[in-house]
Amino acid sequence: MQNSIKHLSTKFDKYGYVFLRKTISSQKLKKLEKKLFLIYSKVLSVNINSKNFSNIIHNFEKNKRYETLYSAYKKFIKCNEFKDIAILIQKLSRKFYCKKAKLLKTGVAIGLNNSSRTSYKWHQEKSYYNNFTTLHYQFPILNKCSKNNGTMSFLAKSHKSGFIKETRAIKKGKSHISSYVPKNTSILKKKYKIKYAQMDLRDVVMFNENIIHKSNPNLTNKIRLAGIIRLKCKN
Ligand SMILES: O=C(O)CCC(=O)C(=O)O
Ligand SMILES: [Fe+2]
Repeated sequence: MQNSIKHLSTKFDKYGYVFLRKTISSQKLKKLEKKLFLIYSKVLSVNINSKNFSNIIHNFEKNKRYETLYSAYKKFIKCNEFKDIAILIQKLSRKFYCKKAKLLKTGVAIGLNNSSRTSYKWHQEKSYYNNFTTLHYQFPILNKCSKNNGTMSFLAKSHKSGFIKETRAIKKGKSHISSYVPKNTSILKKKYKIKYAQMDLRDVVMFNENIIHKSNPNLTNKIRLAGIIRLKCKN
């Protein structure tokens, strides 16, 4: 166990990301899923289950019900079931990487079909959290994260370029997410290989604050949901 843990931190330092496979128990994920449907059903005033979730959310998107969607989102990222998983990740990270890692924030990456409203261009997390050191995590909720459903991609080893202060803020529309895209992105794309964060349910990916990453188009009808956990690393 100690050996494999050491291996994880070596990989993380080398590539700027590492997969922590089969880390979350199915039970914890099921509980989170149940809470997701409960919260979204209440806030959206529709009975939501695993079969109709994507259709209903896509319909709310089509009708620009962004505020309602955002209220459900905010409730969901604060629920105890989410916190429970965040604490597990915090514990694990303290063991193999940062002794004083502390939960900073939770969130969800939402990959919609035929919409870039919630998708990010190439960016570094450091541009959002530039006053302290942070660690970042994603894990699939409901379905695996694949190339097909637009899982995020990394420029492997690009964390070695450090924090790139020269960025351009890109926001495609009033309700769109904004990304701070490094100005030298085209050069960096030639220098580093693109790798996709492909994860099955229960897997987690941990990534460096300086690694360059982005969302990809979701080519499926099912929404991609990836839980996000951000830790402050106080070493
Ligand atoms: O999965 C995505 O769409 C990108 C999310 C992202 O940039 C992040 O988790 O920091
Ligand atoms: Fe990001």
